[in-house]
Amino acid sequence: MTSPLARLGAASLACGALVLSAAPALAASGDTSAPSVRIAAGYRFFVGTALEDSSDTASLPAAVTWKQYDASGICKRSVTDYYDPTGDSYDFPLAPSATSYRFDAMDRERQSDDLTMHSTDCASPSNTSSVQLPTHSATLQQQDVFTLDSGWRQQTCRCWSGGGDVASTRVGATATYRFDASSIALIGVNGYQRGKADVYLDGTKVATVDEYVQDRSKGINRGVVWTRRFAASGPHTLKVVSTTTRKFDIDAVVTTQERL
Ligand SMILES: [Ca+2]
Repeated sequence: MTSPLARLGAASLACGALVLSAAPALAASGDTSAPSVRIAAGYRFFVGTALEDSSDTASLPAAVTWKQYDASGICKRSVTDYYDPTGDSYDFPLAPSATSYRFDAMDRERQSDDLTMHSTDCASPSNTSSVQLPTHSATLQQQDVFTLDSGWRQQTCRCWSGGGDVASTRVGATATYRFDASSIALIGVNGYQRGKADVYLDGTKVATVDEYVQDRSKGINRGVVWTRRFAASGPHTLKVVSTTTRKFDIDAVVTTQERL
């Protein structure tokens, strides 16, 4: 018996083979195909950007990304934002070469908007494809969602998300967080006195995060220090293990769930 996943894989391969075999035969002037645009799963967060949550509304930069193909190249692109719940819409242009669209992941109004991207090739205005960008929900949680061993201590500062964080100066101190998401951003502190931690995802070491910055003026509070996006929403376990005797801070975590 063929599993649904296997059938999906076979269909994708067949579709890919069709595109690959058809593309070389198309002269640009005879191109009657709209651009092929494939939206990548998971929102992209950016290490080094900062979570803003000093007011009633939090904000954190993110992007949706895509891969595209057209035999004639893409000459025009725009996004239509259908506002919810008013039903109004607004069109705004994007660079034809753009492969990502940046926005504020925490913007609750935008999370419920229907964003549709239109891509037109260079052969004909009628060669236009329209794809819906995934809507999402974003969740900001504080450091207390981590299961901590005795190597961590609470700190307070109005400069941090929620007015506090946890930090460790003990090599081997462990913080664990179980979550269900399509993207995650770990929020920490980049500073002169900060150290390193190893990051494990589902039991596998995936990164070493260094919160140290030599230039004091380049310290970042509420900064994204590690991020990951997944091919689909699902459950994962994040483990942070301090590896130095300088402070490693965990301030908060932002996760997103896509709804498309
Ligand atoms: Ca915090």
